[in-house]
Amino acid sequence: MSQQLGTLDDLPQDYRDDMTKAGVAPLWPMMRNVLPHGQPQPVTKTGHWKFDKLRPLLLRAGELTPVEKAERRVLVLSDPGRGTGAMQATSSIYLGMQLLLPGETAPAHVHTPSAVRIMVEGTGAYTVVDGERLPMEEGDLVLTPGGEWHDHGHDGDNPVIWLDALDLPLFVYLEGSYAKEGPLQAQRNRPDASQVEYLAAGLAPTRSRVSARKYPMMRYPWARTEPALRAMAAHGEVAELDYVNPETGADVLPTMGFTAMMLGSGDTDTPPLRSTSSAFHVIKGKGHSIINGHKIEWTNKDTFTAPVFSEITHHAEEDSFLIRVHDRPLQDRLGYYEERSR
Ligand code: 1HN
Repeated sequence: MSQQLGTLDDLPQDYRDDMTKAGVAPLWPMMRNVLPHGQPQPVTKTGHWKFDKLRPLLLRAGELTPVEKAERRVLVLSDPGRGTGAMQATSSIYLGMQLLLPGETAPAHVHTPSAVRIMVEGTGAYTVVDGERLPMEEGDLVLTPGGEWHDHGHDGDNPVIWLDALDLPLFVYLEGSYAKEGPLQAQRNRPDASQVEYLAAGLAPTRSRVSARKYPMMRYPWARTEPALRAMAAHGEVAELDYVNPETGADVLPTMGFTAMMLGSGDTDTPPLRSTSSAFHVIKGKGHSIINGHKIEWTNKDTFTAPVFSEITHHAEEDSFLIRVHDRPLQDRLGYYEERSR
């Protein structure tokens, strides 16, 4: 059973001084900080970023800072548990809102962390990943896996805003985060794989397994996600679909996972407690979520987060569509993903 452990104050000062000089410290006074009983004690606190507050700030950034001075013009969504300026929204997930103005380009670079874009507002922007031009329309999910060159451009007439989700905190923690810069990429003159090779669920091009690409499809168009959710929701309660690699059915990235959820008007969803942290982005709809007793009233384009093992209840006041970002793929690989019933 749990035993009260000794504290630093239990130890004589000369012994503590000698330990400090030798560059060591006793484990037992700190043991429960790093190994709490029963479940983790997250530093992360629930955050809620209302889009109508972020949008004017982003547009102002567009006036104040040319894209050439920013590389990426982004406002970072900092975890309230770590304070403004924290480069993470949860333990493992970085979130930022990015603005690109008509005619602008964001230069090509490649880095070790992986990124995913969720399109929030506007039309005409695109991301080029490894030479493939991926259009970005509202609600689309676009992958830029770690190690793949990517740049952004915008041929439309109005500002474009998207949400970036990266596994950056993990790479920073591992001291593994770095980038290389390069010239804008040449674009292959051909629609992206979601429009050519993976038009129908369950069908994939006949090709030799050895030539299979690691990331065969990097754009998941919302125009196909929403009807899929509506069809499922018509025959059950809450519909939730995993974004998967269309060749293997595996998670789209090694560390981060994504789901699309539909909650019909009046629906309530009470998921199990999960060992993952999560971020929710409201594609459209209106409702509220209770996260560890904290009520979040969300609407179109809002973003909110939940720490690990949160008690979560979602309630939709109208038909609502959310994307959930989580870190289950990473936890599966580490062998500790867990769900607990409520
Ligand atoms: C990045 O590469 C992008 O490519 C956006 O749009 C945000 C935040 C941290 C590190 C790299 C992008 C980023 C980022």
